[in-house]
Amino acid sequence: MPPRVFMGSQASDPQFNAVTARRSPKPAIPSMFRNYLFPMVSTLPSCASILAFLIGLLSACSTGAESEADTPDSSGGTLKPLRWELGESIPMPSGAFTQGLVVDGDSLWLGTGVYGKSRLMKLRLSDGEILESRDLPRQLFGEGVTFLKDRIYQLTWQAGMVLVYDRHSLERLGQFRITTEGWGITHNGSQLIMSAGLPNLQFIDPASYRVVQKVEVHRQGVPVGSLNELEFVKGWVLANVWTSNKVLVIDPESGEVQGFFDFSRIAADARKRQPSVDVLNGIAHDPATDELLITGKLYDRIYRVKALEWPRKENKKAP
Ligand SMILES: [Ca+2]
Repeated sequence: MPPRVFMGSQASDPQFNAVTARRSPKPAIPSMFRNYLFPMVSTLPSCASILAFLIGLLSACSTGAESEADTPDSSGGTLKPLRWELGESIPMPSGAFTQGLVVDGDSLWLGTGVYGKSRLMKLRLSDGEILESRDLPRQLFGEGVTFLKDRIYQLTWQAGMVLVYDRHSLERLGQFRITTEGWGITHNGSQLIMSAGLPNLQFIDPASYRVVQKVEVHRQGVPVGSLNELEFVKGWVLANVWTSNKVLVIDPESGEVQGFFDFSRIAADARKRQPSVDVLNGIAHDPATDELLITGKLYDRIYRVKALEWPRKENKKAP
């Protein structure tokens, strides 16, 4: 199936090398293919093998030669994945092409993509029941979701637009413009933090909607791109790396990647349950249990994860 071919070179790699191997800020697969190959595959099974071959070829061409890159950590060793353990799981709405995920008390905001199918949904955290749902206009492809104070923000992929909703009534209040694509979004309590698939994080003032800072994301000088869904946890920015099962732990001040979680086991379980799943995508943090919630595009479950270790705080560096 396409996802297996797509992620094969990274899924079995326990080291960090494959993440930072992308020395180019460009994603391995051109962004124009990012979101509509997999929906096509899932709705056109007869084309799947051809697309899988093309995707595999593209992936191999773009990452294979670079995968020997070594990535020493600050003590001279190689960055090892952070340990975690699996908890309970929560059902997902059927067919959810997950792009954004965030916990809000005993609810969960879920943003989904695909033209004509994009939604903003409120789920009950305990059992995944849909409590409320808003459809996006057909011409908008939904991406990351976060809330800050009384507003919910939902990115769109290529429309240069961020949708703004009232957090309580779910009324659409308006939108603001962005100059890049929209991939992932979170906040640090005072600023929105956005990814656009590039090796940087954009910090946006929620009053003026202006980008007030851009922080380059890197691992010891090597840019790390394809940053997708985000979550701000314990002072770190967690970021999915598109097409991998890795979630990076980024120092938001310096942009240095200080650690990563490898959720290949979750991706394998999701694929076993439902072979048509797409890539791992979706990170939330439940403050009530201090668990991470991890899911993916077309996954039928959200997996609760207890992080058993985090990078050392002293590794945080000023920019
Ligand atoms: Ca999130």
